[in-house]
Amino acid sequence: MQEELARLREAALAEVASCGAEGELEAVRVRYLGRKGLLTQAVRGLAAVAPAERPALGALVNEAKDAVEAAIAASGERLAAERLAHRLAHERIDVTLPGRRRPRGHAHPLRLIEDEIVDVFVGMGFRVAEGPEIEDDYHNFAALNFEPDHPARDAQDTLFVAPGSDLLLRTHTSPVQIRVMRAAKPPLRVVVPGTVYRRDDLDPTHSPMFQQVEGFMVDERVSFADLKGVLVHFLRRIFGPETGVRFRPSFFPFTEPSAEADIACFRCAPTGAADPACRICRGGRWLEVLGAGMIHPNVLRAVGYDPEKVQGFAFGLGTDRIAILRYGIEDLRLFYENDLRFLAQFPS
Ligand code: 2NM
Repeated sequence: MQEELARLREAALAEVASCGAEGELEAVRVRYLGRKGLLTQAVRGLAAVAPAERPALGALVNEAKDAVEAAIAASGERLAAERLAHRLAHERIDVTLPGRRRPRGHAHPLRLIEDEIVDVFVGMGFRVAEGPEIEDDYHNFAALNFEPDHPARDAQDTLFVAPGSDLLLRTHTSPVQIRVMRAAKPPLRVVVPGTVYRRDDLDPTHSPMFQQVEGFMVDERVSFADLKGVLVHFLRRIFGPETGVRFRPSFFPFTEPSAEADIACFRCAPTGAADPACRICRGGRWLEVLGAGMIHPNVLRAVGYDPEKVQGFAFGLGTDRIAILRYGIEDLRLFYENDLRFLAQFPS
């Protein structure tokens, strides 16, 4: 039994010494010291030994077990230290290497101009509202006093979600103003930026998808003078404090009276002469920039207001057109082609 013990002990220590990984050590531990381990069974073997020899043999068994346990622990520590040393050597990173630069994104030029436009109105107490791009006939046309057979309602001009459907891609952001007015009571000052759609072929000055900012103000005693004051201030903030502005009579279904506002061509204004070669106004001296008017009584009634008690003005402009004028761009399609050589030229 003594020899058998010595042999087991030597075999166990040799196996521990040959382990190359912490997982292998565990297998050796189970094989010798586990519940059915070889040394564990040796303890049970003591029952068959003469009682007088048991204490000495028992001490030997315990000593063997302690020696193997100690060897496993020591090997475990050594292997862990080796593994750490290996990782430290191989997983080393050079923190002095320059980082990989990610190009910083920037806002789209149309979004920059939109923000500028909206900020001017916010400065005059307007709040911002947005709404769905898919609308119905009621919000896009009927509530805005369009005649039942108005040509804009035709599939020639408007993009419907499906033939014969009541759902359409909004042709202006005015339906949002209808939604705001139906949901809230005057006094109201609101601007509505957003994407709108019309059935147009793409060319340098048209796109079936474009950007608008519309807005309105409703209160007791709002007049055409308020409209002019707000819009002249707006145009001078966008195009410069000396910018000439004129209003011409016009027509829209949703306003009465209606007007269009022009600014003096900022390239020709210094001389005042009509220059047919001017890239910007082509000799016209004035540039049309927005439409506006006093909100039609039928529109006020449609949203539940009493036109005898409250009035308001509304306006609408094409963000793309303002951007074209401000940046001196010849072709609107550049805004929609996602060519970074163009888009990256607008610092935000
Ligand atoms: C324009 C011109 C004139 C307009 C009217 C309304 C509403 F909903 F209040 F009636 N929103 N926008 C309006 C008025 C839009 O765009 C050229």
